[in-house]
Amino acid sequence: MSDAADKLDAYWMPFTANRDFKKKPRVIKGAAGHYYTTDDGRKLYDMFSGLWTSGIGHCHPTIVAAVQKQVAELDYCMGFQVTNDKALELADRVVNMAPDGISHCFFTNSGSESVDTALKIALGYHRARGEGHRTRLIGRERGYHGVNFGGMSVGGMVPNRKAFSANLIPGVDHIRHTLDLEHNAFSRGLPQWGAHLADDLERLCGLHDGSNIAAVIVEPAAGSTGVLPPPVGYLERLREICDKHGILLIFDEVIAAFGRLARPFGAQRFGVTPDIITTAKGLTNGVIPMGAVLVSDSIYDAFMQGPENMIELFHGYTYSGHPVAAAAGLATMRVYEEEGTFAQSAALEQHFEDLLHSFADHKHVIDVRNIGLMGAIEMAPRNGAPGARGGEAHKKCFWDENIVIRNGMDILQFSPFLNSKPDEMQQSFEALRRVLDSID
Ligand code: PXG
Ligand code: PLP
Repeated sequence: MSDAADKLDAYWMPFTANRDFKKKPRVIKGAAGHYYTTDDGRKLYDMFSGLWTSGIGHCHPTIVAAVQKQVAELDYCMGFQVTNDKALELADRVVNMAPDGISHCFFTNSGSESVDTALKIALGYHRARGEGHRTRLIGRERGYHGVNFGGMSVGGMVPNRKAFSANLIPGVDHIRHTLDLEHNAFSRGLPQWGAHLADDLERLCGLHDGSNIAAVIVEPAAGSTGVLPPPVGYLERLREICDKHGILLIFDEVIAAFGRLARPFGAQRFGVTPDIITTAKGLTNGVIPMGAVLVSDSIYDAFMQGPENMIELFHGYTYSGHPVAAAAGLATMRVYEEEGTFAQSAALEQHFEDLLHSFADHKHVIDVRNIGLMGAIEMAPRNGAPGARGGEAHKKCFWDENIVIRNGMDILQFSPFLNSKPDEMQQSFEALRRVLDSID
């Protein structure tokens, strides 16, 4: 065992089976481009681009240089009452990529913080306009909106909520999710079936009266739960119902933004503009933690009332707009533009879809789903041991085939680099097939 693995005891790992992991730790020491290096000196191909984070590859030289320069020039300054040049520049750059009408940016340090910030902005907006009775928040089953109390409450991942059930924030409801294997299994891209599921929001408007609902939050294409692309017409329908009842629509684009759907934002891919967009991950290519919440003019303007010497939103993080994170973000945006990352991403979609769907007739597989460069292969659970097949696949990929995949229970997830090489993508799926063939 390596030195690092020897020291594992102190470390309580996030979202990990700690005891199982510590029996045979998987420790990564380095990365370059599309590959990791392990502590035992092996090179692994990363099929998940970090954790949906690192679309342009690891240790991109442009970002590395920008971070090194910034940390020596301005390491930190307060973000309250003063600011730094890089945060200003990044906010401007990001809103210029956003859909028309979305033109203000609030910085956070993660997706979870972006979500909780967005929920607070939605509540504050209604209150500022004299509609303080709009307090209800609506999420969706199987939604993932991070792990803070707000995001966990509007989220719909049962294991994430289970232990905290009595302490979830009050006044939250959920609409149904859109996966139904009987009707939309093995769809390529957006399922044709399921737009009507958006009408579940009408049901909740009937139950609570729409005038009491502040906001609806959904991932435009759900990621973490195992990639659920929106049915054709579904997001348009949600937008219509929100408009009818004066409800804000929040797109949680922590995964979708910055090229995963071949556009700056998923909103642009789907042609549906929300009122608020939450981001993180691809904002800095995962290099420094950072998130951003983008809001419409009308939301920002609603806050900019009252005495000018007063704080309009009592909210912010010590590290909001951190200069080193912002420098990483600016370098990332520069690479997206200079290398044509979103066009690269678009060009890979068909190849990725074909590779994924070549598993459709595999003995374990019960569904394959994809949109843009997000993909999932769902396996049937082994009798009496849900999650075992997925866990075994992950470990065998790591140890036997030198590839990194992610599994959520028996759903294997794929987040290829936005600048993947088609032959490497192909070889990695060939390796995956050997693994799936070898497990019961
Ligand atoms: N919203 C969405 C849509 C996300 O995907 C978050 C919020 C929370 O972001 P932070 O930065 O606080 O983790 C996420 C994060 C997976 C997986 O296996 C995905 C995420 C996190 C953990 C696992 O797909 N996404
Ligand atoms: N807890 C204490 C005692 C603090 O002083 C602060 C910030 O000043 C926080 C929590 C919140 O930390 P952050 O702003 O990094 O989210």
